[in-house]
Amino acid sequence: MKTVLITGATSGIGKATAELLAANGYNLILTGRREERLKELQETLSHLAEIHILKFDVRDKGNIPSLIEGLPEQFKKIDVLINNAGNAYGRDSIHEGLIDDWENMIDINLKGLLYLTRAISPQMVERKSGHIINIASLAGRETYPNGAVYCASKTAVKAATEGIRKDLNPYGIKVSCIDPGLVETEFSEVRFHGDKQAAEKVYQGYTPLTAFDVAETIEFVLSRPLHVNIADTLILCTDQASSTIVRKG
Ligand code: NDP
Ligand code: 8X3
Repeated sequence: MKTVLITGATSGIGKATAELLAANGYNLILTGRREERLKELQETLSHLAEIHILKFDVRDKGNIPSLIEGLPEQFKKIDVLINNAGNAYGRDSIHEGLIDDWENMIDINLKGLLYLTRAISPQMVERKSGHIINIASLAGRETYPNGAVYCASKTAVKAATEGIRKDLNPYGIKVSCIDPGLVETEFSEVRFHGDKQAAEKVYQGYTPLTAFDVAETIEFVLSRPLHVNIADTLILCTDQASSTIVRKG
């Protein structure tokens, strides 16, 4: 069975993906910063599949290569990398934005994805097989007011995904991008710096996607035959037509 490394498995889309893939028998390396959550998930899923957990921050470029090299023997061969870890920080107009928020988004959403890809793609190149699935966003396809830096980070993820696909094409490695619209997770709580009320409002008055909806799409992309690569996918809830048009009522 394939081994899949998922970044950001402690919550939302990453966690739902871990649950679904474990139920489908994939062996998993689950990562994130919140170790307690990783341990709980390992405990819950270990009757379904082999689960290894790794606590680290995707910004920690110095440590990532050795963490990957130091994986136990049975988890060393990574068949699939799901670059999911990421968040928005702040919802401010550019002239009022916090520079720390901007750095978080660029460092986590873009640079973190690149560090993981750099650490894991060489073994895929060597074996001439593998699959990298990047979670971008509708925000990488269109911008919206007060979201310039988050949208820029996700546009960059989409551009990087295309470039990575071209670089790894000679080695038969699949590279896919998945772009969800509004998904109810901890995303908005993080965006609003822990303000739960502001976060809840984002998902009121319509039916957003669930993390499981996105996990099902990821599982579909992952389970296509060897010759099929779902290169790009936009998944929206029915009530959403664009970043700024959401049917409510
Ligand atoms: P959540 O906030 O629920 O989950 C984010 C995950 O990313 C957590 O597991 C978190 O783990 C991890 N993470 C964040 N920062 C870091 C870091 N520095 N190092 C390691 N792990 C980190 O949000 P979602 O599940 O919604 O988000 C998952 C991905 O989906 C993100 O890339 C997001 O941009 C994207 N997305 C989300 C949408 C939405 O509407 N929710 C829509 C489109 C795309 P921990 O805190 O334990 O480190
Ligand atoms: C997350 C969805 O609309 O908040 O990528 O940007 S949105």
